[in-house]
Amino acid sequence: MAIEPSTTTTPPGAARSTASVAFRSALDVIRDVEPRVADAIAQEVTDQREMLKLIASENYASPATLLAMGNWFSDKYAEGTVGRRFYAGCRNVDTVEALAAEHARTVFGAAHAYVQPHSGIDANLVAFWAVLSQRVETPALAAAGVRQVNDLSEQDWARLRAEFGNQRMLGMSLDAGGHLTHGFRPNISGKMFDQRSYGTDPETGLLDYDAVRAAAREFRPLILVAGYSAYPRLVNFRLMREIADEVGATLMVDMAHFAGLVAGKVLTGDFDPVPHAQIVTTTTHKSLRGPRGGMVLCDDSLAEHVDRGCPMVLGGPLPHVMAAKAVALAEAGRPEFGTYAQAIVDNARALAEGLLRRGAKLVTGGTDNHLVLIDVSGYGLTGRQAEAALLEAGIVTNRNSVPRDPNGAWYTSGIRIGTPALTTRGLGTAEMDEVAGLLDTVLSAASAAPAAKGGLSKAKHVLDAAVAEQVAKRGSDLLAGFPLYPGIDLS
Ligand code: DSN
Repeated sequence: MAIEPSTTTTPPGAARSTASVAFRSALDVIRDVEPRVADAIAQEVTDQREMLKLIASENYASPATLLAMGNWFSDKYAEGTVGRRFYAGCRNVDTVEALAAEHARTVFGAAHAYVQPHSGIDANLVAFWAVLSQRVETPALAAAGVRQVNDLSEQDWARLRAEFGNQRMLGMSLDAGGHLTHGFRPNISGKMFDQRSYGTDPETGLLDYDAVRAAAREFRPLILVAGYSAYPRLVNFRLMREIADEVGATLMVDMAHFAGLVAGKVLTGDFDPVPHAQIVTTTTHKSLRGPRGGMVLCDDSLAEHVDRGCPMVLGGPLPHVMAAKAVALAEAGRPEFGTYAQAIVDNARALAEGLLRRGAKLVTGGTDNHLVLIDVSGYGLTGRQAEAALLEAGIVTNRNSVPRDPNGAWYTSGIRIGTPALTTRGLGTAEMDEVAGLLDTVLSAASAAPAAKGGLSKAKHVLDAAVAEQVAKRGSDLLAGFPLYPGIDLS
């Protein structure tokens, strides 16, 4: 469950672990050129060691994954795909890209894996392009009797562009836990697609599949998007595929948040998106515990469209990150990753139970996955005030809207917390109860500050410094029992 011991702990008799020597040497080399960068890197690991990291989308990658990124692959251009590059000299890039894709296919049971996207947003853009081009370009090209989009006449190309801008997407609403890239205005997807969203049941907070079906029947989207970044329950992807098929939509699942639970076989059957969706996107750095990056999995029908991601919508691939993806996916294929993934969920449940017992209000009343959404209006706070108060006490979280949030997306009424990072450190269900106690202590003690113009501020809070100090101390005492990268000494 804790980070790979073989790469992080000090072997008996050895002065320092191999990873410790590697990181220390790297910092020495950097320090010779720009010491402030070396110091910032060292400070970052100190901060990450000392803080109670509850951001649901963050984790700690293994030293092997981190080290795979700092090398000569960074200097190589490799547009194209394995064996079909626009640059010469890509044989080693081919090796790591093929390995990453192979591990991804094995871990997720996918027909095809495209490991080049630089982030989740990029992975989603590749997926949108692939679905659009499969649905629009292929028939248009066939009708025009050409094989390549570049061979289209100006007139056909103009028609194609008009088609692209006239497509519909149905995704989960932002305040129900959907993501910006699922067709919302602040993201290009909201400009590419005519978007409608489905929400959650006002009473239970749960996804209402009948409502999704009704919306799909009425709107008839090209793409039905499932997946979330702030929904604390499972999604039945078999049902979502049924709905998509009924209206002729492609089911796209964004599993960025819960990819680790899929890889670890905690989400199986109806809750595993890969057998049900035609296309699945993810990031690689959240519960999957890899390097920062993205990935697309798809069935054979979409493979050639997905593989045109670069240069269609992506800049040149990052071979050093693909190397790290290969390492992290190899780790995710090991049996112990399944133990880790189950522990993430057990910990989230324990955290939710600890909060509920202390009287906190949770969206949907609990969790089935890696995250918990606290409605902090129960504490008389906005999400922004709660986030700042918790940070003062050494607890790092992020504010998030709750369904039908009266405080909007900036101030919000929620705090989203997740267990992937603390679970990597080895904290278990007993410690989660203690973490719930720390959260509740801060949120109960904090209050809204008076606003300059009278009434209460939505942004500023008041928290007794003694409470902040006491919680920070209890947090760091707790973490001291679960050292991060125990074999790595940078002093
Ligand atoms: N930034 C990610 C998250 O925190 O959920 C999603 O894009």
